[in-house]
Amino acid sequence: MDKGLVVISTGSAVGVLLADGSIVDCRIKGNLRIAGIRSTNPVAVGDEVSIEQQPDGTTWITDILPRRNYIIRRSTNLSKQSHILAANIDQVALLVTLNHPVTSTTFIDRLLATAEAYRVPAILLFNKVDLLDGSERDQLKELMELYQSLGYPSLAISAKYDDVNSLKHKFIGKTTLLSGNSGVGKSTLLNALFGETMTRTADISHAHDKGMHTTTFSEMYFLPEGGAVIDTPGVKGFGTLDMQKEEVGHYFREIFALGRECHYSNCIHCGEPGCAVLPEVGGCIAPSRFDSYLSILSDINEAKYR
Ligand SMILES: Nc1nc2c(ncn2[C@@H]2O[C@H](COP(=O)(O)OP(=O)(O)OP(=O)(O)O)[C@@H](O)[C@H]2O)c(=O)[nH]1
Ligand SMILES: [Mg+2]
Ligand SMILES: [Zn+2]
Repeated sequence: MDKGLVVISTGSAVGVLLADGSIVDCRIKGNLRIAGIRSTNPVAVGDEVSIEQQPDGTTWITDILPRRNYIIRRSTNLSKQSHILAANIDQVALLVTLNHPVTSTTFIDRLLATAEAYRVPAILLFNKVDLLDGSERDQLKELMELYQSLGYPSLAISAKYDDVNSLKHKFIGKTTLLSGNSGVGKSTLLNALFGETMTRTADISHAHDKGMHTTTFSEMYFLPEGGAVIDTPGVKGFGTLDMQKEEVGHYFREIFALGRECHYSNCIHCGEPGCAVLPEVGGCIAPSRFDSYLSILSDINEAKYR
């Protein structure tokens, strides 16, 4: 029996990096399920696993070592199936674009709430700023100020045209999950940052998607300076996991802070007497953040009455 690190996951195929630097194609033992998690992928990039070679030459993943953390999302808002984006990470870098494509604030906030729930620090990178006109730049500034004020480091970049070297230090020495909608520039940024010097974990290169560069599987890249970045296929929506209604507010920093002043300790800020949060929407709570909060609450309601 050997131990290794999952560095590629296509859904069906899993590549495991061994201590000698080789990558083995592994299958997942059928009954391998983590208690309490119903996910489409029992094993994710970043997982440490035990593997066992079988007499017929195939290698099986027989065990997943305890995870420090993981980021999981429901495939769609109401589906029961979920997908683990990555495990054992130090931070999430969320790449967003105001335009081309539009990243909704709901998407941003749902991902941030999930990161809070799993206690993973998050940073926001606003990409493609070269495409913004004057009024969009104002909008960007406002959005960055909002997230910065909540304690999420926020940076404006143009992965395609700018020198992104000054960003490098954000990634060195850490394992980062790079997430965001499809087409926001995740793979472009990784290339700009680490390009040729980056160790590809496999030679299943992107040859199959000529012309189209959409990432179709998750892959961990090792940085020459130390650390790793996990490039993932873009996600469309971000359904949060089973949360209790009273719990959702804990994952919105400003709602959590004000919520401690609510009269009822289980206040969900939907009109209860003595609520300290609702009167502040439009004041010290941004309406877009409260909308995102409500959207998660309404998912929980719908799931319950379905
Ligand atoms: N104008 C502009 N275009 C960019 C920028 N960064 C990336 N792009 C373009 O956006 C398109 C999508 O970039 P990708 O890096 O493939 O996006 P991705 O997030 O990896 O997409 P998925 O793999 O589908 O999730 C490509 O045509 C890039 O050239 C930027 O800063 N400015
Ligand atoms: Mg990509
Ligand atoms: Zn309240």
